[in-house]
Amino acid sequence: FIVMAPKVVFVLGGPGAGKGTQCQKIVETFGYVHLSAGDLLREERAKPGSQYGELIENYIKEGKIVPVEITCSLLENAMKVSGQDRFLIDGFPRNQNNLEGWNKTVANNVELQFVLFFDCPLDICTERCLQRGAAGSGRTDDNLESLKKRFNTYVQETKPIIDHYATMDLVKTIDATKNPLEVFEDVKAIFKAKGA
Ligand code: UP5
Ligand code: MG
Repeated sequence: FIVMAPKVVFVLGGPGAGKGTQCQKIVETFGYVHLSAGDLLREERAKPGSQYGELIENYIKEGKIVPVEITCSLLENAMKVSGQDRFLIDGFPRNQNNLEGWNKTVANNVELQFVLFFDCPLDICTERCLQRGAAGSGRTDDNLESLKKRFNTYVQETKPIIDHYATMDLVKTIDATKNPLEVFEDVKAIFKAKGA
């Protein structure tokens, strides 16, 4: 019999663009498994005795991208233990190192369906993250200083990855400035068009 390769959708966009918010809705409506690379890294950081805890914390506060070996093994493991076969991979791949690591170890074993890109200008993203920080997110990077660095990394390193997938005609761009329900209407249309 034929074993189907697991399906993957990459979910990208600036810090605070609404990736996590929309992924939650996609899970409810279309039954994908949501794997946020950032959440997995924060979980790993919180594990007592984790050999990567300190490294991860430093990278996150500085808005830098953790080496792919760490992130990719967390993602691979989460895919395996889920026992499922459709994944939203949120916030990854974010730079050339991420892309190369993924292509070397995982890409050939999955079907990349498309890249969902939440397009949102810097000022709106910043406002959302600052509000979330003020509301007690507990995230050590929801402050103006870290946000500047996160944005810089996004523009310098992540945007070129989105552009790379765009040249392969894999990117679905969503206007992420509208309210969450309006954004989700556009998201739904894309998944429905894909037969989800
Ligand atoms: N909100 C959401 N949608 C809204 C809307 N349409 N209108 C108004 N408000 C909206 O939303 C952010 C906030 O905005 C929330 O308060 C929400 O209610 C509101 P959220 O859905 O959380 O946005 P999201 O895009 O998920 O923002 P997040 O801050 O998670 O994005 P980042 O990409 O910055 O964070 P992530 O967790 O992915 O990564 C954090 C760090 O981890 C990185 O900077 C990096 O250091 C590290 N990392 C790696 O090193 N490697 C990786 O592969 C991934 C992460
Ligand atoms: Mg998120």
